[in-house]
Formats: sequence, C-alpha cells, structure tokens
Amino acid sequence: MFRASVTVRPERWRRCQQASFCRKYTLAISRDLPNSFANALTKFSQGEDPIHLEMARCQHDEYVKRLREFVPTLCLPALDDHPDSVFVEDTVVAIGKKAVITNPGHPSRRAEVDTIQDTLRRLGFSLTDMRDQHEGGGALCDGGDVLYTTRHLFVGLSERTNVEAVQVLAEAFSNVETIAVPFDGEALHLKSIVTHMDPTTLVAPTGPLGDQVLEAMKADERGYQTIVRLPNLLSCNVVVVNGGILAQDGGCGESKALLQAAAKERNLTIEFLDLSETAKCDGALTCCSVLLEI
Ligand code: CIR
Repeated sequence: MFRASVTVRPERWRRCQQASFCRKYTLAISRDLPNSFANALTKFSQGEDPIHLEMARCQHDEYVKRLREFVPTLCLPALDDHPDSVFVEDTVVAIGKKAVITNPGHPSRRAEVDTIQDTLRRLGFSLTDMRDQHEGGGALCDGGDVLYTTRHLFVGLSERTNVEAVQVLAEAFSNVETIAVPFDGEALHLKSIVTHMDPTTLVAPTGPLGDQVLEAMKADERGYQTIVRLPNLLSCNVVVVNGGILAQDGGCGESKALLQAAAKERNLTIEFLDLSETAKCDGALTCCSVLLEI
C-alpha cells in the first residue's frame, strides 16, 4: 500500500554528516494529492485562478521526487474525502522518536490525523495525542505553526493553534524551550512566514509582517545571528533536509538569488520547485511532508 524510495545520493548524506548542525532525517512522510484537492480550504491566497488539479498533481509528484533525492519518502495513499489531506505537516509534530498528534484547528481537517497516528505507531514512535489532553479537547494545533530550530520550539498562535496546544507541546518536548509566538492574521501559519536554514539562521520576509514575527520570537536575543530577509513571502517557506534545501520558485528573482547565496555559504544544495497550485490554497513546501529522525 505504501510507496517508499530509498534512492538518496550518497554524497548528500556525507555532506549532511559533515555539517554538525544538521538533523539527520531517515524518513519523510508525504501523501498523494486527493481528487478533491480543488475544494481545499483557502483564506489568504490571492488571485481568482481556480486550482488546476492535474497541474497540482504534477507539481506534487515533482516535490516528492526532489524530496527523495535527500531522504527516503513514504507516500501515503490519498484521502479523497479530505481535500486538505496532502498537507501532512499539520497533523503531527515529531522530534526524535517522540511525536505529538495534533488536533487541527479547522474542523474539516480533524479526521486526517488518524492514518498518520497509525503510521507513526507502526514506526515505533512514542506518541502523545493532543486530542486526549486538557479535558474537553481544548488544544488546537496545525503543525504548520510549529517551528523547531533544534534550539527552540516556536509555536505560532494563529487562527488554528492556541495556548493549550503550546502547553501540550511544552510538556511533550520538555528538553527544548517552547515559545509561543503571537502574530496577526496576515498568514495562515507561523511557517507561512518564517522557517529556518540552520540553528542560527532564519528565513523571513522583508517588511512589517517579518518584523512583527521576528520581534515576537525575540530572534535577535535568542541568538539567530543571520536572518535571510526575502521580498517574496512564499519564498520564506523552505524545507531543509540532509544537506539540501527545497525552495519555492515563486517568480521572484531577488528572493531566489538571496536564497541561492545563503545556501552556497552553508554548502547546501538548493533546488527550486514550483508549487503554484498548492499556494492557491495557502500551502507551501514544508506543509507537504513530515521529516522524521528514527
Ligand atoms: C488549510 O487551510 O488548512 C490548507 N488549505 C492549507 C494548509 C497548509 N499547511 C501548512 O502550511 N502547514
């Protein structure tokens, strides 16, 4: 039922092992695009073009193919009853062999977590189910709001993620400092705004939205020495995996050039991808996979 690829280029593993900051991912989980994808939730994306299903499928296949250059990837079968189910990142937060199964903030997304929970249980993870916590199921969280830099666990307080969830995450991952990051509603998730390239480098947009979030994170005080500021918001969501970076080809040459330079300085291989159809429903790159260290 599952499709996994194990074709990871050996030189990329070596490069990753040389880089002491790097998390060593051994498996990624993604999910095939559902036939219902055109009905995915959309709030922040602009534009009137509807989602083009076949193009979305090609782009997603390309994403998985590129990801497999860096890490073996298990692609779960599509859930056609759940238009947003390709966004697996939102269903779980995993660090080492521990994982917190989330209670997604939008009711239409809650049933997506069951198959992820099953998969992680079979992989031997120690699981906390957020849905069992804080009587009454008060904790709500989308994994897209959780940014783990290896030094801090930042949790965006968005329309999808609340303080009860911060509490659950802080208890589950008690060996790392957990920090709530309030931000106003100009983007769906914290990681729609800011991601990281290494333990001291963040990627964030230029302008007030980036300023606001970096300030809420106290990025400076917390030792994030380099902040790659990009004019294009979509370009700020990057996947850093085993010596490589997957980034959006968001049509912004300046953002691409800045990312390329930052990747080169860090001896990371950067690959640009066009996920225009996913972007039409507020999705970016990190949201289409869960990276695991097992
Ligand atoms: C949603 O609104 O839930 C989806 N259309 C987009 C989720 C994107 N997830 C993510 O960035 N982690």
